[in-house]
Amino acid sequence: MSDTTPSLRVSRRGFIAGTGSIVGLGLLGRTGASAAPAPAPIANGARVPVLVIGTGYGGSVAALRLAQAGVDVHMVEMGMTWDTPGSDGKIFSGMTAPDYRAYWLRTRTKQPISNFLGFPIDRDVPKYTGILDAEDFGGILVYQGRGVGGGSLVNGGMAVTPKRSRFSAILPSVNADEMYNVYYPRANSGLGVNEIDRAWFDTTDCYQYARVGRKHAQRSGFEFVYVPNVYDFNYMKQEAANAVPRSALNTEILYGNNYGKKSLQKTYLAQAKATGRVAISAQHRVTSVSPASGGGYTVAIEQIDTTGAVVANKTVTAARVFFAAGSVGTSKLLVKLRATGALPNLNGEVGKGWGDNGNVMVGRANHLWDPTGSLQSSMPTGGIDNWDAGGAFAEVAPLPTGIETYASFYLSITNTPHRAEFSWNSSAGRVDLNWQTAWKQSSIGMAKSIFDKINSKEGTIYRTDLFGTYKVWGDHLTYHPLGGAVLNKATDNYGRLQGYPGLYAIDGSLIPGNTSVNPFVTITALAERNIEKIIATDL
Ligand code: FAE
Repeated sequence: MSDTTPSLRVSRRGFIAGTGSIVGLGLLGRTGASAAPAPAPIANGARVPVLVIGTGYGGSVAALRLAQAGVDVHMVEMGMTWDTPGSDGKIFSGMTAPDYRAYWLRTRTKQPISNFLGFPIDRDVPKYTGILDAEDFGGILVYQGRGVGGGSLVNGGMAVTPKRSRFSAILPSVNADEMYNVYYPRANSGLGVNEIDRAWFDTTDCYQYARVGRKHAQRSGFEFVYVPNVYDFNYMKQEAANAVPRSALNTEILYGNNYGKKSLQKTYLAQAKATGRVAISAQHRVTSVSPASGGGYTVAIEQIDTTGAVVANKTVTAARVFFAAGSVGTSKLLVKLRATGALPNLNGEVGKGWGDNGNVMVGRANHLWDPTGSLQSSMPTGGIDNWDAGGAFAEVAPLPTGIETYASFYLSITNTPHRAEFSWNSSAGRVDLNWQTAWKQSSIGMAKSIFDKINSKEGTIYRTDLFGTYKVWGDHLTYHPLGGAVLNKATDNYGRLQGYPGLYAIDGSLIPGNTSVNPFVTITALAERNIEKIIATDL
């Protein structure tokens, strides 16, 4: 995210054009406008060969590979470009004091850990097209990244390839040999995945919490696995040595990492832009896709400002459209378009098979002789694998408060059987999700297969102060929405949407609800597989 890239100039101009808020104007006043000419965002009436909705993992893979095959691509992203520093000189809000940049169109923060020592920690923020969306479906809060780079802007960078023995349960119709020989390696390389230096892990202060997590896991007989990441561990070492500005060691994660993390803007999207064939319109939201009379598809787009207000309505025509708006974004669009008659031939599988990857969070209170450290790297590097015996893989997560908490904190991914369905609510004019809060009980049971045992072995207890007053489990949310346009059901075995040649789904919506580990490497690898086939046969 260098200040000198062309994309900065593009976005700053888009930002100027789009902004109607005082916050935005104040920002610009301090940073100054670029004199360089900038490509305009997509024009009303434009015709493009390929339009990609969303700039997360699936969309970025599609854009890069299509461009490399000689196809011009236009990407449309509802979030901001995130390449312009605010008045504090930083692009992203810090974690401990979330500001206007932190949340997507909320007036109060919605922090995943809502309480500390029992006290609520959410705060008022100005309504702004911030980076983290906490989308409330009644039964479940779904966290998603908003901006050019999608979830890669806000996630923990954990880049996990699932164990091969579990793959057939994740994507039963996909050839595992091809995935493990070709597409997982291609995805890991494209994402810039790296591994922590174990000797450093064993000594650095910032992973004391993870070493405590490892010790407790192993003493209870669980397997502790090291997890690769897209955060640059060499940069992190320099942070620890105070040689560079801190990001992972400055608690940054949920609202963006100002340094160190190889988000998609630095990997797939940088490569895509370098082809000269990929343009991105940020602060543009797709609202409809329908067959165009002369062939191809008519795409309706709203341009929004930083308050979320619509400042322009555009209609463009695309020969092909890739839905890469994320599991929730793609599912919501497709379910609405089928129900409202824009794409009536989408099949009955659209909207089904949605899962939360079995996410539940929990904290444990350690003894005073087992501190987890006041300095904690915000990038997790290890997990406890009890999938086969108990149905849970628990990431040993940081609790980076800047003070010693004596807490161990975990995000578990569990083998939940529950799948929800999106449906169109015509009276409210929105898409609903029939998730049941009680469904999290099975995930809690699987997570307890690990933590009850550790607590009993260590003589420790659960924290009750992190998710409310006397509430042990963070069972109200997911970071890993998956499904809604499941591969080989709503689409063919390569993401072609049934009933509409030239329409594709290519994101987390293809994966039926669970990946047994953190999902973005699988989303990326599947997109690599599907786009290769689509380029070879459809274009
Ligand atoms: P995604 O990355 O969500 O991109 C979709 C994009 O489409 C977004 O930028 C949207 O703003 C945009 N969009 C949506 N609707 C529209 C529309 N109508 N018009 C235009 N644009 C639209 O999709 N996964 C891991 O593997 N490891 C981790 O450590 C990890 N940590 C996470 C931490 C947090 C806080 C969160 C929220 C997620 C985390 N994840 C992690 C999940 C991961 O980021 C997620 O699975 C992927 O980002 C999903 O990739 P997609 O390509 O499906």
